[in-house]
Amino acid sequence: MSGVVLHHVPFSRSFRVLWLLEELGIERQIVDYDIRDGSMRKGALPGMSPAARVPALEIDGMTLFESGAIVEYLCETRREAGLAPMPGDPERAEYLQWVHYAETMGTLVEQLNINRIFLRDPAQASATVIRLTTARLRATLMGMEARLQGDWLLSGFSGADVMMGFNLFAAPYFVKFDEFPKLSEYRERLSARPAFVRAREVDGQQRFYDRDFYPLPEAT
Ligand SMILES: N[C@@H](CCC(=O)N[C@@H](CS)C(=O)NCC(=O)O)C(=O)O
Repeated sequence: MSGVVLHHVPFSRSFRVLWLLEELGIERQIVDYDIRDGSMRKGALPGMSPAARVPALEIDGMTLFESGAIVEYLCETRREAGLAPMPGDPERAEYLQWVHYAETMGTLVEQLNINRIFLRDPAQASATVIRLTTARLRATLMGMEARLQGDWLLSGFSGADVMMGFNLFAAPYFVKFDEFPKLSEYRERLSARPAFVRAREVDGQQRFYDRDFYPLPEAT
């Protein structure tokens, strides 16, 4: 395989990279994995990503892992697209904060996915841990709702919106968005972007969730 190659699981953090490649007009091939069938532990992925996770991106003669690093790298090396404030720009620090905050939120979604979706019998999920993790996810959303001022996180659309975008489509499986009107509208704006629509078409249907919402379990 030559050119740009994205190692990808549908509806996972690798969607961030798929979407950003569309925003930047970079053609890519996709190697698709199923998170549950062991395919990520076989083949080339463990040699590309230290924990055999996605995304991994083959580009510019390298293989990169960590979605945040990939987003920063792509925005900085393709700066003519104007998707990242560079050092010296007054919005640079805010940009970096949001890029990394996306993983504060993303790891909470991941913990809920593990506890609520991926654990198999006879493993027992802890209702206490689920309730605490859901409360922590809700708090990250409340903090974002309070800070969102305009159409995007910064004065214009940027890589930070790509990082956060993935979260806002996964978090509603665990936290109702009725209490987040600004985030709900922001999510609509994100999903109306032509590059987002194209990336979603390539991504296909999510295969994790078997319902629209997972209510809190009773405290034990
Ligand atoms: N911080 C990393 C997290 C990567 C990550 O955990 N990806 C998940 C999919 S969202 C994965 O590959 N999970 C497979 C596993 O945990 O075995 C990033 O943002 O790229």
